[in-house]
Parts: sequence; C-alpha cells; structure tokens
Amino acid sequence: MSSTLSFFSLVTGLYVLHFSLALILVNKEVPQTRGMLYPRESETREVRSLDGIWNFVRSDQANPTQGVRDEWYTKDLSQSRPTIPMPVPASYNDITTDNLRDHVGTVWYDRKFFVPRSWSKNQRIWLRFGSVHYEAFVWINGQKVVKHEIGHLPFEAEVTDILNYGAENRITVMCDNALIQTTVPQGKITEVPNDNGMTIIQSYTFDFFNYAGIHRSVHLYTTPRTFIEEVEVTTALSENNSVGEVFYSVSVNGSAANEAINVLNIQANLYDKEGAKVANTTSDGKLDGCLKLTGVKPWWPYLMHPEPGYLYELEIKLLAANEELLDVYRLKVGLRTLSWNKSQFLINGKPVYFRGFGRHEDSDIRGKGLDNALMVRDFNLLKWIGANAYRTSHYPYSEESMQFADQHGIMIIDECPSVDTENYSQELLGKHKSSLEQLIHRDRNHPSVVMWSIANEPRTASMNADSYFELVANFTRSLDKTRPITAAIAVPYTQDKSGRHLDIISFNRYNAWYSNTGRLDMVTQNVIDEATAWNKQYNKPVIMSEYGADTLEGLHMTPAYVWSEEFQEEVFARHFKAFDQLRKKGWFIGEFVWNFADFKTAQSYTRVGGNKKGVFTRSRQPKAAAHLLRKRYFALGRDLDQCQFPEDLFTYIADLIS
Ligand code: BDP
Repeated sequence: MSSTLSFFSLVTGLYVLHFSLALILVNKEVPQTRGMLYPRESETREVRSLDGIWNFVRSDQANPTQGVRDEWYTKDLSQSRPTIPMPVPASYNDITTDNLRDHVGTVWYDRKFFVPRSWSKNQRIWLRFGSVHYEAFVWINGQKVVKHEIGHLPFEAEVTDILNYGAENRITVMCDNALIQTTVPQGKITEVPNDNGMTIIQSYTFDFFNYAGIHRSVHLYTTPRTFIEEVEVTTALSENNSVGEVFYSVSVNGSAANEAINVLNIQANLYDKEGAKVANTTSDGKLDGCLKLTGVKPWWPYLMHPEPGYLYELEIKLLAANEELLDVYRLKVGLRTLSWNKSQFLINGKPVYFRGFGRHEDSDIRGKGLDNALMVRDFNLLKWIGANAYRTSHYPYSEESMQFADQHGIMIIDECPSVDTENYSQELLGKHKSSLEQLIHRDRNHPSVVMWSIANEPRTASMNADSYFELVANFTRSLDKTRPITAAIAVPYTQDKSGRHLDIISFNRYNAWYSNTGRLDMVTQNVIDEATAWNKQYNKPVIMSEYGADTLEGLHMTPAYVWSEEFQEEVFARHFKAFDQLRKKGWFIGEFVWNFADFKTAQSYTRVGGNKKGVFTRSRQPKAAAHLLRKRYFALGRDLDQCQFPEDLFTYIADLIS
C-alpha cells in the first residue's frame, strides 16, 4: 500500500457497514492526546489565524476517493476542479444555493498563506484546528501533515520542517462527513435508487442536522524549541473557602533534543483580576508544584454569589538552569471545589440546584461554525433568563465558549459526541473512549466544567449496555476523579443498564409531547413518579436533563393546544410544579429545558424547518415561555441563593395596596 493510501484508515467511499455483535467487550488502550494548549500569544509565542475565505470543491458522491487517487493536494485545487469560495469557520451545508446541504462524503478546501522569514529562527511551528467535522485529512505544500477523526474536538501537528519560510505555502484539507456504525456519533450509509440511477443516503437517528466542514478556527502558532506542552491545574479550598491551593503540573516538549538544558524549572505566578501578584513559586528541578493563597475569591456560579466567575491568571514560565527564560504560557484559573454524595452536588461546600438548558451549536447560514456574535448573544440571553448551567448537548462546544462560561460563571455539563449509541462494538467503544479522552484533555482546566456526560440517550436497555457503559464510565473516572459522571438516559428506568455506573442520574422525558400528546393533566405526577423511581433504583442525585414541547412562535391558541406558545408555557408550568415537589425530597438537583433555541434537524415530517422546542427562536428572540422561565429561574435564584430580582422581571399591572 502506498504511504498516501495508508494515511486513510477509514477507506472513504466504501463506508462498509461493519459492526459486530460480540458480547465480550474488553478494555483496550486508546491513544493519548498530547499538547494542544489553546493557542495564546506571549513574549515567547506568536499566533496567526488562517480563518477567512478558502477555496472549496465537493467530490463526486459516487467517487469520494478520486481526489486522493489523483493527488489533488499536490497542486492548487483550482487546477483539478472548479472551486467555489467557502468561509472558514462555518459549516459548508447552507452556504450555497444548490444541494450542497445534503452532500454525503468528501469535500476539499485549500488556501495560500505566507510564513514570515522571522519564523524560521530557532522555533517550532504548529498547525491547529479547533474542529473539523467529521474526519479530516490535512496536507501542507502537498505533504501529509495530520489526520483526525471525530468532530467538535481540536487536533494539531508540528509543521516546522514542512513550511516554506519567507514564502507562500498551501494548505489543503479533505473532510469527510460520513457517519457509519463505528463512528461517534453513529449513522448509516445506504445506496438507493433515485431518478438518475443510484444515490447514497446518509441517515442517523439523532435529532440535529449533520453539519460538516471546518467548524472552528484554524491557527498557526509558534513555540520555542523547548516549550510548555501541557499544563494541568486542579484547585483546593479550605473549609471556609478562604485559603486556596492551585496545583499545577507541566509537561515540556523538546528538552531531550537540547542537551544544554539538563535542569528545567517552572516559575509559577498567580495574579488576581486587578493584575496584582497574589502567589508565586519556583520549582526546584520539578515540573509541578502548588501555589497557596489566602483571602481567596472562589469561583462561584452565576447568581450564587455577587461576584460570579472570578478568575485568576496563572503564569507559567519555563526556565533553564541558568535562569534563561525558555517559554511563557498564561491561562485563567478559577478556584473552586466540587463534591457529591447520594443526594447532593456541592460547589465550594454549598449545594447546587441546576437551572439550565440543553443547547446546540446551531444557527442560520453558518450551521455549527464558530460565531462570536452568536456566542455573546447566547450568553447575554442565558444571563437575562437567570440560568446557571447548560449541557453541551450532544457534543463538545467551542473552546471559546468554554472560556466564556468560565468568565460568566455558567456551569457546564460537558458531553462527548456519543448520541443515541447502539450496536455496541469493540471499535465503537475505542472511539467513544477516545472522544472522552480528547474532551477531558481539552477541558480539564475549566472551572465551569462541573460534570462529564458520557452519552445522550444511549440504548441502555440492550444486552451489551451494562459492560459497555461500565468500561466507558471507569475509563472516564480514570482520567478525572474530580468531577462526577452522568449520562442523559431516555430508556425506562425498569430497562436501564447504565445508571449503576454513573454518579448522577439524568433523564430525558417528553410528557404531554411524545407521550400522552396534548395531555397537560398527565405531566406533573408522571414527572414526580419517574424521578422518584430513578432515585429509588440507584440511590443517587437525579436531574431532569430534558423536557419541553415544540412551539411555533406567534401561534396562539387557548385553551392551550400543541405547537402553540400557550402550550409550551403550560408544559413548563406543569413541570415546575413537579420540580418543586421533588426539590423537597432532597435528591432532585436540577432542571434543564430542551432547548435553549430552535435548531435545524434532518428533514422529517415531524419537524417544521427543524426542532422548535427552543425557548428562543433560531434568531435568538424570546418566545412567550422565555418570560415565564425567567421568572422561575430568578425565583429559584432568590429562594436558594439569595440573588436579586432584575428590575424588569415583573411588568407593572396595578397598585394593589391602594
Ligand atoms: C431527545 C433528544 C434530543 C431531541 C429531543 C426532541 O435527546 O436530541 O432533540 O429528544 O425530540 O430525545 O426534541
């Protein structure tokens, strides 16, 4: 096999439907992520964005490997095929006016960029992608650089020896959106007849559009020859939260190549929000250490404290034995503790009640592409409505949004891309574990991340689910013991085989929508009964991780009728009643509406332009239920965490005293 072809482990074009029903799943090692610190400038590092308009070619659906065989990456794409302009970052699906939307298989991107002459001097250059969905193959100047599978997660490669310095370079990316039974998430590819002969169809059971392309930013960044490759941070607080400890552990890359550096030291400095140094330490030939500080300002969730999301800056300096400064990397750190037991989840020793959302990275035109305007708008809405949490349903969200959540005190249940998992196989298990390894490696330093979600609505009634989820949960725990593990379960509690492996039980249920449609009188007691049954079965804290109703904005009907704004409000109110009774039981710890905003799905006769369960429209304007939810979330905030009501929470009606 030629070296080019061995670059492709998943032979695109064949999409063989292969899964095994083997009953014995074993715990095999998965590849460990290295490096991948978020690209940040410092006195020793430069960052350059490759975002912008790239050239784009769609492969022939019936011939997805043609570009590889014909080596399109060895010259400009425009010399092989007519190209069209394509924005990066963005999903490619909704950009054109033809049917690129439903394309299945490979597409190609390329662009040119300059590398300054100054970059050739005694440093290393890295190419980093925030996310390409689903599988990416990358070349620079015709040389293969990196390949990565699983969307929504970053990957990078060193390109120091491949670049032309002081000259133009070309980057080429092939992206494959095909989902099969051993990808995460799973899908199926079938060949079916159409009016022109045969065509390929991608199907999937999950309920969001399979947007694809270069979804997040592409960066080039420099590091010194010997540099800080990894920083892992954990924090501890004294019982009254006044004394804090920041434990850091650093990995260095490149010291072996540099014989002059036989002893390395880390100088760690901690600065408060005003930039004052509050702690510092220099390690003695070690790469880990602890910073201790008094008078700590802990990281608190929004509305749980008057100053939520407090972040310190941790400065890590890598020094040679002669004190020469080799590298500097800075990151934000929040000091907080997490703990949990059979009935509670606590932050800084205080019990938490989650009031949040399931969400999607989704918007008109750009699909799942990173969009700062949308991200800031969404956080404004989250704060307006009084939410303190969301789940990254059903895949890892952008690193930029994780940083934003840290700053704003929004708690995150961080979900890996495993959704509707079924047909358990050894290969699927390996990729599922790898998605968690990559996620935890990426997000472990974020104070906002308070829980890992290892799956959404897995088919946990089936035979292999028990051992499969035992392996996935134990693997997750082996990577991070500081956060609890959950999964959003939808099978009935009587059939579930995953809950015993979790720390917190989350369940999704659509009373008055998918079950007992329209029956508002069949919500409250059902929710109470089901939550109670989950708690009884596993003796663990319980969250309702999804509930809701599709709602067409502007459709009004009284008495409430499905799809109307009145119906969504009523469904919410009936759930609130149940939640308040459940809260009194002591083990019910949170409510998450499905969904924050309307979002696009695959075409289906149950979806009018997509899923309309948003509290906000797809263009981020409130439906009537948003105002109701806002009153509840602030009422809970005041009751539980003594937060203030915003002045405009209640509209003036009458002076009832006079
Ligand atoms: C749940 C899924 C979610 C869907 C939702 C719905 O977890 O992804 O969008 O149902 O149908 O089962 O609205």
